Amino acid sequence: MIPPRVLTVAGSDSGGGAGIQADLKTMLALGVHGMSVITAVTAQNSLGVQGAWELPVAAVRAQYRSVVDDIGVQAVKTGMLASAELVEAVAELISGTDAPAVVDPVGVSKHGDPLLAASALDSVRTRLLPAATVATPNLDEVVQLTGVRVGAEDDLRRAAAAVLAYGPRWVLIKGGHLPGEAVDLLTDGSAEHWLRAPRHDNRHTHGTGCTLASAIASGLAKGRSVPEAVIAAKEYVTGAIAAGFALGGGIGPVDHGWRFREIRE
Ligand code: PXL
Repeated sequence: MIPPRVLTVAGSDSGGGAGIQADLKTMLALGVHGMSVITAVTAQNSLGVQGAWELPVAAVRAQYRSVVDDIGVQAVKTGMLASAELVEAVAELISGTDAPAVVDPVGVSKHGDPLLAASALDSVRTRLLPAATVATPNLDEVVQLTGVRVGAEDDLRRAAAAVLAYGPRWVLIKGGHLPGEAVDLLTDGSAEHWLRAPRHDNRHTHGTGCTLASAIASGLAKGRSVPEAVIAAKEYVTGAIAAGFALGGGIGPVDHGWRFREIRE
């Protein structure tokens, strides 16, 4: 049996917790065949990002065509896109692909290092978001993209409407940075799903956003609806956060293999 195929278009995290590495581990854990188009390479560890180099647009296009034209994809996920040129090229590529696209509009890393040029924001708004089946901004990305500041749960609806105005079919606003319970809002402008999860007292959460978006793409590739895929993805990432572990001297990664723990013993 051939597994569903999922493509991530994102940056490499040499520390293995976020980016392409998180995406491929998530896809393995969720039973799909993961493939990658690398947009940028970061030199990164638990302390932060020490360097970042983007690939030429031609290299990104070539990787994408190689995968999609021969192997085919049932879902695509986008992450770090670095520059306006890459955002625009990737938006065009996913618009021409007949598969759902999960767009994680990555702005900065867990340590606050920039992963997207300020000059690319407008291309994210007007080219990338309209091509998304689901967009998954966190609260910082919502402010960057829409100017809406979410200070409490009551503001999540307004944030969702502001993102939906750019054209994604669904938006998942991740309220994880709000105090108290972790609450996210998934909506297409008519249906609303409020997703609540207990907050785990664990600072080792590097890679959370990449992992969630890749888990959603994996569910969509299996033929699940957007709400079904998002609910299952949230369950997976919540378990991965609970099992996150210390590495190096800073913030450790979530555990992508938390459901396989018995294999390690
Ligand atoms: O979580 C956003 C993200 C995306 N892509 C890469 C990253 C990070 C965060 O560190 O390193 C490559």
